[in-house]
Amino acid sequence: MTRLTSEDITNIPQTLDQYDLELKHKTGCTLREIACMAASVSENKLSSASANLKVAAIPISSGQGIIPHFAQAVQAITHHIGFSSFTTDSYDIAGLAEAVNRKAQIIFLADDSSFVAVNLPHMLVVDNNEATARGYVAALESMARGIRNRQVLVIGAGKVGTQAIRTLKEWGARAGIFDINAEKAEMVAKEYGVTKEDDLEQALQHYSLLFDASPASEIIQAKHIKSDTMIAACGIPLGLTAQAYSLVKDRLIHDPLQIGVATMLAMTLR
Ligand code: PYL
Repeated sequence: MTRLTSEDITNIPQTLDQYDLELKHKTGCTLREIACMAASVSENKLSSASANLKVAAIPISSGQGIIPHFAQAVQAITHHIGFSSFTTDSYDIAGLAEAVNRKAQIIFLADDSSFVAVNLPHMLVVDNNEATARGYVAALESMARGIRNRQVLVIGAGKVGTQAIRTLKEWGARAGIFDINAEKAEMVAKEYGVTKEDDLEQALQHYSLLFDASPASEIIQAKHIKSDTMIAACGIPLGLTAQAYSLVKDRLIHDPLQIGVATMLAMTLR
């Protein structure tokens, strides 16, 4: 999992309204609607939950330490989709105690290997990897006006890519999987009965719907962009060259945290 930098996320709070407008333009859905779709939670359920539940984002100092603005970005995203939320003043264990003492029912916390949302009353844990995969598939479904029976190439057979394969199958898409580690791709292809793509260059020529869950940069180039190409790219950094980006930017979904966090919150309400 690529570790975000403060520069990746510092502008999230003040750009959420603009980001939501872009999402609506590209997919026809708001961030909140995508999260509900991804979590299979009704907007009414989300609305009633947002009126009753409080959210806390707790900075965690373990491993490589706190990423400045990370907890604040999480808090801003949860607030943006309607929840009362705060970032704890304390971090780690003291932050957890503060969150509970300030009556938060849902807490978000991340170390270097896991990022989870916990619904304390429901004793439910949601992982960012699953939520991100579900959220980006929902965004692709909306942007493509339906992916049932459509071929979708997943690049990257890691935790997010594997969950994306599972979710694409749930949505009736015909998924293909490529990973630089052919054995990883083979395992996922066999487990989920999807096509293993051995040659990324050939696959990018063939598929129009792409789900980039890899940390590789500049693997999607201008020559791979067709008039009907649509890309859901949750991988950090973005895997497109500048030329490819300029050709497909209106049909590209990519953010460092927004869709994943909004979907995590919706999934804690299931
Ligand atoms: C959750 C993000 C998405 C991509 N990479 C993941 C990442 O950067 N994880 C590390 C998060 C560390 C947060 C730090 C803090 O500020 O609480 N422990």
